[in-house]
Amino acid sequence: MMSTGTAKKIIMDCDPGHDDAMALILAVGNPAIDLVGVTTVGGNQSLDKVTYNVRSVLEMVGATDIPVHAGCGQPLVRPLSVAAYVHGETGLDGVELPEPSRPLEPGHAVNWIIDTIMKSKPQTITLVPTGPLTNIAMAVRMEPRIVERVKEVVLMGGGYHVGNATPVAEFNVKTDPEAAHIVFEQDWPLTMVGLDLTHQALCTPETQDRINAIGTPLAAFASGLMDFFRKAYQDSEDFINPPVHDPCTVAYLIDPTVFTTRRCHLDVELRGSLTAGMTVADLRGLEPSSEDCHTQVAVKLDFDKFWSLIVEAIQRLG
Ligand SMILES: [Ca+2]
Repeated sequence: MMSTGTAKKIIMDCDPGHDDAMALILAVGNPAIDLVGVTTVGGNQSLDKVTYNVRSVLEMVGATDIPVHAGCGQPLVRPLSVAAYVHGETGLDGVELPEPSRPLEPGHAVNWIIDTIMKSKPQTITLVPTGPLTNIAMAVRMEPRIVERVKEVVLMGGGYHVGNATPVAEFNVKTDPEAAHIVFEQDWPLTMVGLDLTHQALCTPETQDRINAIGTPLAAFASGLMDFFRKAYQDSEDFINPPVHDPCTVAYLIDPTVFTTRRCHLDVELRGSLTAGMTVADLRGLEPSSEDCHTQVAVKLDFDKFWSLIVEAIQRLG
């Protein structure tokens, strides 16, 4: 998709994953976003599988000019435990994945993230992590100057009232809590799009009818992803319709009115025997100012606005 000069430049760091795939489709299919590159991290599935999936989804949407770099295959400290129960053995079960026509870019994702940010004008690159935060934490440790150069971080992860990997911890943060701790404590503007928000982004049958009505191979692909995702959520969690987490980040960057936010201090539990990986949001008292607090959480989704952005992106990609 040709983007305009005013489009927001984003780097997606992801682990597709059915909802990561929808986030990629939205990022490529909306002219307000300039997807400068995609990096991958072990999470929903192994690094080699999720990297293949990114290249395959970009092939599906005709965006083979967007560079893809593979990153860390393991969390900083803990072993990787993939989410095959939600995303299947491939990480994108339920659809036929087109063979990527172009080889993977050489060079590690973390180096590429650092180089891209340091080469770009300050405050022009937004980081959009939708997997465990391993690559972003590594990039911060290797080149701390990226923190003041990044425009903002809008990540899918955590939750201030609910978990999914454990009663209180969300999968991305639970997978690499030490990395999340590093990312949360940096002094960059950070929006946590957690489960509290993404559990409102349900792909209802009516929503899926809108996607099916587009009638293109891409619409059928997206719908196939949603069919598998619905079944997985019905089988493994108490959901009738699947929550489509990751594209909420991109939707917010296209239109900040797609959800409301609440500014609050955020931390990650690293030691709790029952609560490791829990994001702890201090929602007590008055909302702090942006001078006092650089982090905020997503609160209330505009459901119609969100799904219209997805439907329009699929339409636009033809
Ligand atoms: Ca993800």
